[in-house]
Amino acid sequence: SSALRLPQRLAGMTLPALFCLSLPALAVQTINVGHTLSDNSHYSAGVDAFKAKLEELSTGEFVVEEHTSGSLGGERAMIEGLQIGTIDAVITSTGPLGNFVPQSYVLDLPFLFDDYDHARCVLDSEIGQELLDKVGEHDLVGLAWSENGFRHMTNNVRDIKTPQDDAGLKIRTMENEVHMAAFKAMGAHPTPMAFPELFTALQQGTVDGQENPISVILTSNLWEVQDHLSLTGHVYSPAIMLGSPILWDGLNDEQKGWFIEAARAGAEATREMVSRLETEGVDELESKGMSVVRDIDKAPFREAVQPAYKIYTDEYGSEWLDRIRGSE
Ligand code: EAX
Repeated sequence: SSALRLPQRLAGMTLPALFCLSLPALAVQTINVGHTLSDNSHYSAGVDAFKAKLEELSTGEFVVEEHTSGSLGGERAMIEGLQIGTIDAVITSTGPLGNFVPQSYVLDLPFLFDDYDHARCVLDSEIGQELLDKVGEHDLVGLAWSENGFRHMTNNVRDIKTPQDDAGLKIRTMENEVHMAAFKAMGAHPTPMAFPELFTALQQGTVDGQENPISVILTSNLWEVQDHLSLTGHVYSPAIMLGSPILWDGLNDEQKGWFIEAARAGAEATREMVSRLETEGVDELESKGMSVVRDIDKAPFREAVQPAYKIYTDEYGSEWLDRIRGSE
């Protein structure tokens, strides 16, 4: 029958046999990617670009499945999931990362970066690569730096214009000791909490306020449960795409290269969306009813958070801080 032409051979096949012909020879591996934000967020834009690039480079050998809105847990829980291999990849802020990789705390210092260009430039430099490598020493794989954005304060009590306006407010922070020290220094009561619990906590008044980038306030609908927004930009919030070491150990070098290239494409798409929403998003939040304080004198805030620097350097030294400052 091998002498028959292909159409004739196909014609003699039963339907199930025909179906088998169209299956790829390689087994398809599903890559589960989790994050805490919604499917219209900058993280989701990142997963879309990651998925497109990885599926293209691997010609379908890997298929990406996205799990949004903390459906696989908060950021700290997902990082633990990577370590034990129940999740393949995660896009997370550095909020809980210092609990696993202490070197990353330097990036969480308030007013460390002047603007987006400065932060992106440092993360794309040798320093950023070395920090990604450090991540790799803690049962995690640092695929690429991505972005969450400059964090701004929201609350339900008053317009915040000076650090004194923070006094006495219960502010949800990430599970990050550097951030908590900064809010304590401003006289607020920092309340660490995983992101998936935040909306309800704001709604029920368990906390008065929170702080997050414009993109998060907008796409996680925090504006529905918060009245006041102040563009404090008090800290740059990096994000990172992490992989599971269990996934990684099963990949060959070519496949690892695909993952890194795809993660970089994801970060690029995420940064683009953060940049766009940083300006457009503020107007939108205002039109949704938030009272917005745009012009903030940052000098007194910068001054107020200085104790966080001392707490950080006392515990972790100043090597990384000096390197970031020296790279300017
Ligand atoms: O990474 O926990 C937070 O406030 C983060 O900004 C959010 O989960 C996105």
